[in-house]
Amino acid sequence: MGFVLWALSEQNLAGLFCRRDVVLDRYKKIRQELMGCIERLVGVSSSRDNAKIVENLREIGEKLSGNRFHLVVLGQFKRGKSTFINSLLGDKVLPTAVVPLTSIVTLLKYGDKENIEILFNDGKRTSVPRGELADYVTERGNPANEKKVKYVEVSYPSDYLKDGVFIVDTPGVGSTFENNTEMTYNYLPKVDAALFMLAVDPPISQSEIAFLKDVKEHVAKIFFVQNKIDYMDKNEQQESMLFSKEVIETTLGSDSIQIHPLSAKLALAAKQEKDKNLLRQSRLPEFDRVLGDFLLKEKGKTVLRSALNGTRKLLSDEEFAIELERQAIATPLEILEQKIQLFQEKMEVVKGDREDNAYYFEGEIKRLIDLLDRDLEKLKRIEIPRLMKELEVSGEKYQHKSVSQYIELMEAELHQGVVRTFDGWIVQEEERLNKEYARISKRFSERTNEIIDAIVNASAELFDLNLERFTAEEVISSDSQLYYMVGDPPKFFDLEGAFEFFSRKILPRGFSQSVALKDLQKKLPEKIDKNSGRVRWDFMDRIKKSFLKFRWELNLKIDATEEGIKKAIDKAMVLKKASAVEVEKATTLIAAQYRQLELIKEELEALDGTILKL
Ligand SMILES: Nc1nc2c(ncn2[C@@H]2O[C@H](COP(=O)(O)OP(=O)(O)OP(=O)(O)O)[C@@H](O)[C@H]2O)c(=O)[nH]1
Ligand SMILES: [Mg+2]
Repeated sequence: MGFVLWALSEQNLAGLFCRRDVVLDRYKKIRQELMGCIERLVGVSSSRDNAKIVENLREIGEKLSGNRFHLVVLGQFKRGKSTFINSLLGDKVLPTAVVPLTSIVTLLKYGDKENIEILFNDGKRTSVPRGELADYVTERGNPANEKKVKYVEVSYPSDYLKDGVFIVDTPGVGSTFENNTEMTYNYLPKVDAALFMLAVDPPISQSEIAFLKDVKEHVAKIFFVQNKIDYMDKNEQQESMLFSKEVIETTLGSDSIQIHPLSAKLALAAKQEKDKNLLRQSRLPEFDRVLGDFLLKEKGKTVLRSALNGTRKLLSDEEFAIELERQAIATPLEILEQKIQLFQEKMEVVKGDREDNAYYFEGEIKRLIDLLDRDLEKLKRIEIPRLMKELEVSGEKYQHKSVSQYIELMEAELHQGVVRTFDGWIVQEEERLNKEYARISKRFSERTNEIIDAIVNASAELFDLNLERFTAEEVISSDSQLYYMVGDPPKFFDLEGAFEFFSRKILPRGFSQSVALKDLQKKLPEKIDKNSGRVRWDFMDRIKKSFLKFRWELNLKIDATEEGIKKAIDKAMVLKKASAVEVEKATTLIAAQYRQLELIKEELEALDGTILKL
């Protein structure tokens, strides 16, 4: 009894605290229904032995459940980013403090139980208890990242993180720890949305404005949050917000910036103490709704629609196969055999088209890699002399330093110069390659659809079928992106060691600043080459993997269509040689399968309407 009461009250509280969004709940419901339809269709197709359709359906299901969304929390140090994430989770998972703290990017994702994993630069990983997290992600526990942590992944059982929402905590920019700022800049590309955290006291600063300008270059959607409203009364809050709003609007050249006021500190306390009033006072729920709405509208809807269309398409393939089977059963054996012969001849032609298509696609991918090579060459041609020049200027600046100090400073300058050069270039190049890749894959996808249509038309013609097949405009946006660029966190180019040109302890006799400079300049092209090689390899690897995956998926589609048709004809052929009773039995079964398909179809159509209204 006690347990039931407890469970009930927990549930009520969950209702209060998790009503983050009605819209998001609707999204989940639609997704669940869609998953249900997919499962039922899998049932029909399995009973019809249509392995390829089953495989395709499973893939759609996996995509639907694996939908990811990266939300990165950014801002100047001490604005309350880590506290804010804790307030979403309702638990003090991330370390927070009054001094600049977070120094390592932390990725939070859903897990059935809490697990904190540290990923190191050298590829090693280790799990640590929550109490030890601060030893890795804070400036105090891991000064200047002496532990060589790449990033940290926290799995945590929060509703917030369900449905593929990834939240990223970043080191605050602008603190005395430059390394932290760099870590955050590295994480900017390829996030779905950013949450830019400001606070009431002090309001937006010059360094935040500069940072915002950079963020804007990388992120399509930025939410603005004004934290720590508990410090001020309503009027002061308003005043501070108006000030920030004006500054941001001027910076971004927009006149409709919305700033969401809240208190992460109060929200966290409210959730921990299960205090409804306090939670309302924190104003977190209001922002929650805005965020949930965005997750759904911008991301969820596209994913739902793409899965729905894919499923409808496969359903119509299965429907087609059934019609074909029916028709074939009704055709006299001799004529059926002739038709099968003709169909096989047509399939030979299709096979040729298919090979041409694959060949064409492969050629285009080769051209894409050539483009990458040319761009890299250009980068080297322009940047090496520029970096040389920069080094000379720095050399003059540090002339008066001791040789070992000089080397240390020069190496640091060079390191920063190269990181800056490559960072900016990688972002641009990635965009360029992505665009090209999208163009190529769209073309490939269109040709694949033409091939599928040719197969279907050939058999429809042979059997006088007049079927309305579902052909939705394909949502290829996700497939046409370089797949491995979308899913993974961006690469940190580990330049470590690359610039330790000299062993500082044993400098040769007579080693002077000018000799050091010459040596640095001599070795510079080599170092750049090494890094270019790494960048090239990484891009190429992603292009190739994306290409193989995409081609595999499209081939699967063609196979599914062809196999469905072949199976239907084969079944009819078997029945031709069977007894009347068996034919009767098979016909009844087919009719039942057809009815099931009709029911699923109706449900899918209804879901289409619901998604439209979302
Ligand atoms: N009064 C008040 N204090 C807050 C609020 N949110 C955070 N703080 C405090 O602000 C300080 C900084 O919070 P953090 O969450 O560590 O800030 P951060 O942005 O992650 O800082 P860095 O990791 O250094 O960039 C801590 O002392 C928090 O308790 C709030 O809403 N109200
Ligand atoms: Mg922090």
